Amino acid sequence: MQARGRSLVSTGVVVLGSLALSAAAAAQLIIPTAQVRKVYGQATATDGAGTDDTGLIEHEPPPDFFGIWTDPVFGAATCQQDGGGMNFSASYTGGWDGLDTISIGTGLSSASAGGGGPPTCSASGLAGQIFQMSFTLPQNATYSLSYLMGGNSMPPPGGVFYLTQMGAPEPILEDLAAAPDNTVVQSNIRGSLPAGDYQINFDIRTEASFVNGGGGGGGNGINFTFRTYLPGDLNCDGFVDLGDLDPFVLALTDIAEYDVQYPDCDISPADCSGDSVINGSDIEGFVQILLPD
Ligand SMILES: [Ca+2]
Ligand SMILES: [Ca+2]
Repeated sequence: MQARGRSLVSTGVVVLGSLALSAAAAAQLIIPTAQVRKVYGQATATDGAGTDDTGLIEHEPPPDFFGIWTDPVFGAATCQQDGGGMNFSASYTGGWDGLDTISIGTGLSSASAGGGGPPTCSASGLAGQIFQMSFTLPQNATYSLSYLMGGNSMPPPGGVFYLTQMGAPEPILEDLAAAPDNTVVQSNIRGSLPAGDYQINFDIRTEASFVNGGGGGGGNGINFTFRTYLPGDLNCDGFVDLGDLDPFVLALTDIAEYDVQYPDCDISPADCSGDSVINGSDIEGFVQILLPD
């Protein structure tokens, strides 16, 4: 009976250990603190019969909601005499996943003007998205970052992106999809960030206009993923333990094989020294994380 008792106690310890590990895995690596998220469009059309103007349409999520938010806006303005006019649409999907990732799944906006003709019709409009999220990293983290940003018929300066540490004089990362027609694509950017306060910012719009016939239009979009990891968490399960030893060795010795065996993870947490470089000098840091003094 004693043996059975010990077995039950051992089982209990294992169960409690599993619960503790589950709690650790749920830790938030990103804590959002403030945001400006907006989709918007504007259309104006005028002719000799007067003005038909939809004005500005803006949609924003509640200020304290940082989760995935999806919202479209549509609008149009029409010249009354000849039927020409302006259409716009903008849509937005993105936000914080509640754990370790900030993303914009699909952001697409377009503005187009056409039709019309004598006597006189002029129309103009724009559509776009603003994404600005401030957040705290409660502890040192590594990150992977990929994005596509661009479009056509964009007013100056074009699409703008930056990642900055609050209070720092220069952004950590910045990019520009220069007006009027440009697309930039970045994949697998990696680095390490110390615990602190940060902000991610995107601002992109497109516009179109015509006077008395003709027409034109444009569109733009953003596809963006920023994911954070605990340094040393090479199997990306949310905590660091002996299960990370083999993938850590693999990340240092055979990146291609690491990607095959851990397709949902990233090698960035192999940087255990915090210098945004992955090499042999990270072994000491990994041991230090695994077995702190
Ligand atoms: Ca792990
Ligand atoms: Ca390093």
